[in-house]
Amino acid sequence: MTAVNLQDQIPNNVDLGGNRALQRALEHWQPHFLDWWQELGPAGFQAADVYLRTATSVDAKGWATYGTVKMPDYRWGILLADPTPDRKIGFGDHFGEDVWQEVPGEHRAALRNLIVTQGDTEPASVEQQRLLGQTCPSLYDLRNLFQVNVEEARHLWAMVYLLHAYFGRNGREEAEELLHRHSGDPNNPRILATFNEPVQEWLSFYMFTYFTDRDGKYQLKCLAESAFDPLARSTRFMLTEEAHHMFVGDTGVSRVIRRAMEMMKELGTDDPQLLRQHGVVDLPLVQRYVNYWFTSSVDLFGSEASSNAASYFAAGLKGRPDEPTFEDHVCKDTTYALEVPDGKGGVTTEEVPMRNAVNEIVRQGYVKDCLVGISRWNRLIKKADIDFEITLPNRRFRRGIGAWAGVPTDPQGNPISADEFAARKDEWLPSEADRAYVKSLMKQVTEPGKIAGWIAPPERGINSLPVDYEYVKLH
Ligand code: BYC
Repeated sequence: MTAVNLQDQIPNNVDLGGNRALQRALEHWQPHFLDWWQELGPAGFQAADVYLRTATSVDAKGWATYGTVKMPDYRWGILLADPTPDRKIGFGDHFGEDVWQEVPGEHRAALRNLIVTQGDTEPASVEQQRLLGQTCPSLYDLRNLFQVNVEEARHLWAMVYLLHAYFGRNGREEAEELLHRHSGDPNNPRILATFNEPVQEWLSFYMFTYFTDRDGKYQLKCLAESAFDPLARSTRFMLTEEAHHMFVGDTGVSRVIRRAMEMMKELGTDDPQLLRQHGVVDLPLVQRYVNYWFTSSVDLFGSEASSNAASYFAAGLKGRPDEPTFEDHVCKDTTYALEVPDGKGGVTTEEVPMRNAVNEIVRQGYVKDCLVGISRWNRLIKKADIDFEITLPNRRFRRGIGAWAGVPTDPQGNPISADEFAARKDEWLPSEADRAYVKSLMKQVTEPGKIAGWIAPPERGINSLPVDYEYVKLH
């Protein structure tokens, strides 16, 4: 990387050209990143020409520059949202003070952990999705998968930049580790549970981009409030890209539903077995996938009562989404009533200091946001005059983290016995047979304009191009 072509290779607004130490650190890291991308990025498509958007600057013109590119040549940039002049800390013990441009010594370890945890999810998701191209339902979907993948990799760059620029040698070591942990690796797994779960078929991919990327949105919104200004600005810009990922999930699920409904009308039945004989995803199966991926993603917010969350909030490291919309930004003497198991098979409430309940407050916003798309899917179903409603399970259902971890409940959140849960599990969550059926549908379709039989075509193409545009040129 010479200074001459640096901006070409790595679009940035962090004066990379003028910072030799940072350049050297990135010169060392970049080849390892490219090796990782070749080895664990999208399998089988590294030579394909893909119609992708690239962020070349943060303004309206440059944040989405469209063109055809081979993925290993993608220009992964380091872009921070423009600074807010005179920005003040918006919450916690330092409320109203100037934000920090450097990392305060006493918060170094905590900030590094937050950045590493955020950074770890980005390559993890690329690894989880690496084989999906081989069963893509259309070139349009294939292109969207790759768009999501390259942008998650850019988000990795965003966090690696912060580690390199602000955390010294220790940060550089952590940046290396981000390429060494691998999704599902029993010896060196990714940090958060959902990111070790396989995403082996496209129904899971759409659910993941709907539910898990939405956790990404909420966590990034919390970090966008941070007193550490470079982190706030990095995550603010990442949020602009995140919207498309959730769009892919939202429209993907609704296209699966639309196709199922077409077949229901054609055959005049809602019998899942009959519908499966005709190669579509029955609506109860969609519900079980919703139950699975929603519950997994709900765990990503951490425990309902968390001393970590309280100290992040107190220190100003991580706030609540859209912090200015809350009335009290200090939350020192207030409490929050959490619903917890009473240990006797019921539910009780426990008052905890408000700061300890931040994870639960963030989770509430997330659940509300998840409901928006669900209502859209239900409107589609209602409009087709079909008697079926997709619902979100209660937050207590199938929890692996927090007060409800391992407590069996039904999807409405009523505690039940472990035996009843085991007996009814396949009613509520995808069974082995369900998963095998979904996998059996996955056959690669790569003819421009053609689409697999289990999903409806998209309503429109990318960037005003037609749906049958050759979004990925294979060689
Ligand atoms: N799995 O006090 P606790 C995204 C750990 S997604 C495994 O309950 P805390 C994306 C926790 O780390 C957004 N471990 O919770 C989406 C802690 O460990 P340590 C990613 C878990 O700390 C799609 C211990 O349990 N960003 O961007 O308040 C595609 C006790 O923690 C889990 C972030 O998460 C879990 N589910 O909050 C691509 C933001 N949950 O520290 C990308 C950064 C908790 O004792 N992370 N643990 O070793 C954080 O803010 C927090 O770490 C958490 C948990 C929200 C994850």
